[in-house]
Amino acid sequence: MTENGFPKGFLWGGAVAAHQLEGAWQEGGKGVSIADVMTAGSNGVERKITDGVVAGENYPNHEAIDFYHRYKDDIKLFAEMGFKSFRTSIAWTRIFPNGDDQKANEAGLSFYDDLFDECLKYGIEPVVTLSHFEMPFHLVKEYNGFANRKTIDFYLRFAKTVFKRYKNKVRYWMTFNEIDNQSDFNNQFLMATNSGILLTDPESNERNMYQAAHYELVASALAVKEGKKINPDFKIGAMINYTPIYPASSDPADILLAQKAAQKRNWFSDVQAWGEYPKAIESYIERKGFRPDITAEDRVVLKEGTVDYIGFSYYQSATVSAKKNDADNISDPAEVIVKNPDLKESQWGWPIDPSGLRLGLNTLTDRYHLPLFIVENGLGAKDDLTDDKKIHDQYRIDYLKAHLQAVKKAIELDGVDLIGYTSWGCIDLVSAGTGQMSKRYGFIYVDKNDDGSGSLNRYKKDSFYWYQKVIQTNGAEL
Ligand code: P53
Repeated sequence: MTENGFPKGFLWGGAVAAHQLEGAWQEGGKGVSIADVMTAGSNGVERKITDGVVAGENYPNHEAIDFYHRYKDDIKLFAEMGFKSFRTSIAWTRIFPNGDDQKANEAGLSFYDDLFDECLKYGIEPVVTLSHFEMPFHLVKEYNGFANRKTIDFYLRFAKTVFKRYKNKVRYWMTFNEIDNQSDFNNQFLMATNSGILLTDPESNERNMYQAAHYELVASALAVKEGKKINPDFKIGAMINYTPIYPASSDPADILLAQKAAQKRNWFSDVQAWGEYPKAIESYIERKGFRPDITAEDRVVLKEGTVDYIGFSYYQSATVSAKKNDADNISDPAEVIVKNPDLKESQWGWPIDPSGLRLGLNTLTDRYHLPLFIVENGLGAKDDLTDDKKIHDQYRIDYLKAHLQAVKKAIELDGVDLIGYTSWGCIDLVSAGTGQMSKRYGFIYVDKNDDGSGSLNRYKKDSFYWYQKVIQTNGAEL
C-alpha cells in the first residue's frame, strides 16, 4: 500500500503544545499552569520555577506567539503547506483552571471546538495530547502533582470531559507527552513538567518518580478504557521521547551498560503497550526497597488499558560509557552519557543522528508490534530574517531531509507500520527546555525575540516551500 515510499493517507503535519504557542494565559477563564511559573532560561541556563507568578520575572509562555488570537491565520498557513494533520495539546487549565474544579470551563471548551473546526475545514486531522507539560499549578502546590493518587481522578475528569466534547472531531489522542523523560529524576524541569513534582529532598527523588510514574500509567490506562467507551473508534496512544542508547565502545561493559540504561527509559511504554511491568524494573524497584503503592486492582487496569499505537518524539541519540558508572549501579541514565565523537551537534549541543530514527522505528516495531507515529522531530536553530523578510534555513531542510530519508528506508526496507510524521514546532514557538524564542524549529518564522519584543508577524521560511513539496509528492521528493 505504499506510494513513493510513504503509505497512502500518511498523516504529514506539524506538532506544537498549547503552552508553547497559545499565550493568553489569563484569558477565557484559564488558570495558572506549571508552564506559567517558568521563567526564561538560555542556552545552558536552566529555567526557574517560581512560587506562583512573581512580578518582574520574564515568563515567556504568558504571551508565547499569541496563537490563541491568531490560530485562524496560522492554520491557513499549515493548510497552504498541505498538512494532513496537526498535533497540539489541550491546555488542562483552560478546561479545569485549578485542576480539582467540579465543573469544566465552557469558554475553554469552546476555544478548542473552534480550533478543531478550523483544522477540519481544511481536511487537517487534529492529533491531541492530553497532558503536555501543562498541569494546573494548584495541583502541583496542593497535591504534589502525580505523587498523589488523587491526581489520577482529576486527570480522568479532564480526559473524560474532552473525550466527550470532541468525540466527533478528534480521533487520535495521546495520554502524556514524553512520559519517559522523568527517568532523569534529578532534573527539576522534567519532574515538574511531567509529573508536577517540585523536588525537595534529593534522597527521595527516585522513589517519588517511580510512584508518580505508576499513578500516571494507571491514569493513562484508565483514560484509554474510558475513551473507548465514549468512542470505540478512538486511537489512543503512548507518547515517549525515543532516545536510542549506544555503548561508547565494543567493550562488553559498555554494551551491558547501554542495555541497562535503555531499560530505565523503556519501561514506561512497556507498561502502556504490554499492560505490565518488565522484569528488570520490577526487580530493580524491589532491590532498592522503594515499595511503591501498586495495587492488584491497578495491575488489572494496566492490562485493560493498553495503547493502540506508539507516538514518539525523536531528536537525538545518547552514548554511554562504563567509565562513568557500571551497569549494576546506575539509576539515572543521564549520569553515564558521554559525547559521541562520530556525530555532529546542533547549536544547542544535541547530537544529530538520522540513523538513530531508523533504529528507533525498528526497535519499537520489534518490541511492541504496534503502529508507530513520529509526533515530533526537528532542529532547534537560530534563524536570520533578511531585510527582504526571507529566512534561508537550508540547515533545517538538510536535517529534516536526512531524517525523512531514514524514515523512508524503515518503511520500504524494514516494513515499519507508520501512521504519520508531525515535525516539531511547525511554527516558531517558545522552547520547552530553555524558554527561548531564538531556538527555532518552524517552517514559519515568528518575529519575536527572547526578551519578549517583536511584532509577532509571521514569515515563510525556505523550509516552508520544501515541506510543501514533500507533502505534495507524498515523500517522493525529499
Ligand atoms: P526544546 C528536551 C527538553 C525538554 C523537552 O525541546 C523536550 C526535550 C526533548 O526530549 O521534549 C520535547 O523546546 C517536547 C517539546 C519540546 C521539544 O521536545 O527544549 O515534547 O515540548 O519543545 C523540543 O528545544
